[in-house]
Amino acid sequence: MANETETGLGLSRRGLLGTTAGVTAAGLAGLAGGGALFPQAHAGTGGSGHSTEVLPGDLDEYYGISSSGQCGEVRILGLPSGRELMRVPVFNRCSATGWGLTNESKKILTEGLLPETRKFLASRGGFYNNGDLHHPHVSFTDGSYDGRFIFVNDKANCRVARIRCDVMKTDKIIEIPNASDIHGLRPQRFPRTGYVFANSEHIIPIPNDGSVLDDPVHNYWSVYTAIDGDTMKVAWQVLVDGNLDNTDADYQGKYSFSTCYNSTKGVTVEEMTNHEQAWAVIFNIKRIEAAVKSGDFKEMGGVPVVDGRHGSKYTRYIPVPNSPHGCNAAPDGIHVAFAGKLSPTVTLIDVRRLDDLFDDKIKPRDIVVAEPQLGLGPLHTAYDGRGNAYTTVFIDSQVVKWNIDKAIRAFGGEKVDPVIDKIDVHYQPGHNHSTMGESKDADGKWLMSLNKFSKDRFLPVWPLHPENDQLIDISGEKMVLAHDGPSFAEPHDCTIVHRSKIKPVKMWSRDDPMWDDIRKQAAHDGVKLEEAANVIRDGDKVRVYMHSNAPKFSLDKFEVNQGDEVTVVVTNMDAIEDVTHGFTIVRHGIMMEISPLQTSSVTFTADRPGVHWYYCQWFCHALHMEMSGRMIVHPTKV
Ligand code: K7E
Ligand code: CUA
Repeated sequence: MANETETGLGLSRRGLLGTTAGVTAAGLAGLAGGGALFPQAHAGTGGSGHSTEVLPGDLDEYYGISSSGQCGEVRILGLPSGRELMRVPVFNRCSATGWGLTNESKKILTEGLLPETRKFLASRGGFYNNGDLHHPHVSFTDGSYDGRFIFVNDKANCRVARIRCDVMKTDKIIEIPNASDIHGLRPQRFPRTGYVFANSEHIIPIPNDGSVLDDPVHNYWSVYTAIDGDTMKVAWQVLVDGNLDNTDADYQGKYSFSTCYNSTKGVTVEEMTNHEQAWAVIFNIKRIEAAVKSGDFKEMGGVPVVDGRHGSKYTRYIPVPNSPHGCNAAPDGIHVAFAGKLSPTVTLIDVRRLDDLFDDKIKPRDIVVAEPQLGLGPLHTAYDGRGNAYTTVFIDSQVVKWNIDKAIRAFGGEKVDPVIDKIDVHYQPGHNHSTMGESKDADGKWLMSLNKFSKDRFLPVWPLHPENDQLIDISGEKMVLAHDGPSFAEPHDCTIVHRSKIKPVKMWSRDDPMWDDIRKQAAHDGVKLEEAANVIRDGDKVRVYMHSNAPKFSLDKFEVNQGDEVTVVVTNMDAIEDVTHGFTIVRHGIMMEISPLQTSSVTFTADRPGVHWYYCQWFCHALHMEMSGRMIVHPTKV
């Protein structure tokens, strides 16, 4: 989206701001006495004195659940320090943990694929190796984060995944049928998650099997999907006109919302943007559920699809200017903002008018209660829980703070300016996110602006640049830039959750379902995983069971024949916090993580005769280097 003009704009503004920010920080360092060592420390103009500095040994107040875009993983940050705490592999592969190599991860990567995709991938390794993860969101109960799961989308390969917050691992990945690419994603807020709503963005023929290829206006559609977050199965879909972009849910459990661009069903940039108006689509969840119950749907791709195109009683299309993008429900439970992207406005609706809209007592535009002009390229909106909204404007490279009540009054004709403050960010922001801001517990302390360009902010590592995730103190009247955070491609979104909401365990439980398959197999083999030191031959399949206690694997050698299919199962019996072991076989592309009390397994063909060392790749003990053994592969006689 950026062109030279936009970038130029961002740069000139930045010159100005760089000076201001520098002065503030320096002034503060002088003021702050004991904390003055750290130039990051600053006081908000409101006098809040929040610092991004977290002293060595101190814990951050918030988790930042950050996406990674085309890297396909989730990153867990500590905020306000910006320290990266963990990476959770989802759609990508991970060398450290063996995600994509272990049997447990392969099962998760394959079991939710559609039959047709499995066939397609059969000769391509069985699963996709890439993903484009835009939107990580934490599950809700009654409008508050409940810390059970993180749900994420994969735009590249049409998937939705779930991460367990207790062990910070992905446990389910499903492919969405009838979709072209899954973009917007949000969990249901009330009464709980419940549904996970996901948008298919680009329009395609359904079914997309080659039987129809052309005439997009009549033959291409997009679908809105509700996934059951407990079972990770598609509950229902709604057929929609236009491209669905972002989505969000209300605080009442009655409606959900999507921005929808390309209302004329174009297939080129010109066609997609040559009209002055697009939509926000409102979905009536109760009516859709009733339709599925009563049979008013068509089964397509194995799931019930309700017709929500224009004129349907299940949806309403609200005209909004140009190509709307962000879709954000305010913590007041009443307002939802749709950001105009190609229009300098944000369209605000009042959900209390939706019942009347669906009963045709009012017209679609009657639910619009404000449409403030904020700047060029509004993309996403966050909230502080004090009645203010913060919208990123991409082309202007700014975050704009505006007051909801004032915007409504201005829309009603009163002479009042809803814009309270603007701050330059560096550069070209996409999403922004406030602390606890998408829950009813929004606390208005910090705002993260996730900027697409970093240009001159960091030491050069060009031509590819890092992004820049900036932290802004929003506790006062004026916003104060507090921290620059370089990040690798490309966090779109970062849900910021108070640390009290997320409670990971220190070690695995021995009866975790993650290794159910191996547990069953071991029982069949008469092996107890916790004490295992067994080699079980089963035709040309060999199962090697071992457990580990630092610094030893229970087997320092195992022998197989060339051509055997070998499964190695390792159980880490060190019930000690932070003592993770690894298992690597050299020259075999095998590596896996085995955290305290975890069982991990990997299967491969032993087709290289000779002696191959296996070793622990996770530093665990003074004798970590010695934690190793030999795999002897006997050559097959010719
Ligand atoms: Cu705006 Cu994919 Cu959330 Cu990125 S989307 S910016
Ligand atoms: Cu076990 Cu290193």
